[in-house]
Amino acid sequence: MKIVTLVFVHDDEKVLLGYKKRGFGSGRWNGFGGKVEEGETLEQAAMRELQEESGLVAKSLEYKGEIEFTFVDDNHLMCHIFTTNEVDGEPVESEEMKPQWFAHHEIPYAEMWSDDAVWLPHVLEGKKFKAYFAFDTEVGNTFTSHKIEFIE
Ligand code: 6U4
Repeated sequence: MKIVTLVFVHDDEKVLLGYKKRGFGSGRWNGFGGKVEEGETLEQAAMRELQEESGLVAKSLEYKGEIEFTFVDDNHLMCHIFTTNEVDGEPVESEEMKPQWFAHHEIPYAEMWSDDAVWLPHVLEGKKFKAYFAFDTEVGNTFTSHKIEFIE
């Protein structure tokens, strides 16, 4: 199982997403993240991936929860979600991601992983959660089953 991170930079009005240009999940908007490397904490990995993919340095991160993803080819991800509203720098396009701000009501869910529409609105409201999503194709558009639990 791969351990990965996902970071959303946001405030009450807008959220920064990146258009993934290559690699797993390319052609979709998402938060910034990737694999946790050996010797790193989840938070260190989340900060590093945010910086590599968006150019932003997070001054703090809030832990929001975890999602277990399964794909039909036995690819198995444990994804740890963080948010921040305190960053240094300006978003810059990288080889991997093209960053863009979206108003909360303009988040392009149709061009994102289908599970995001289920949990991202709650995360942007400050909720914590734990979830499971199963996809029947590796890069399939719609999840086939899921479970979600919000944590007070
Ligand atoms: P790195 O580590 O950056 O070289 P990369 O190809 O970017 O590798 P990977 O596999 O490390 O990707 O990480 C996958 C990224 O995609 C993680 O940030 C989590 C995210 N991701 C995967 N499935 C997702 C899904 N169903 N919904 C979602 N994000 C997903 O919102």
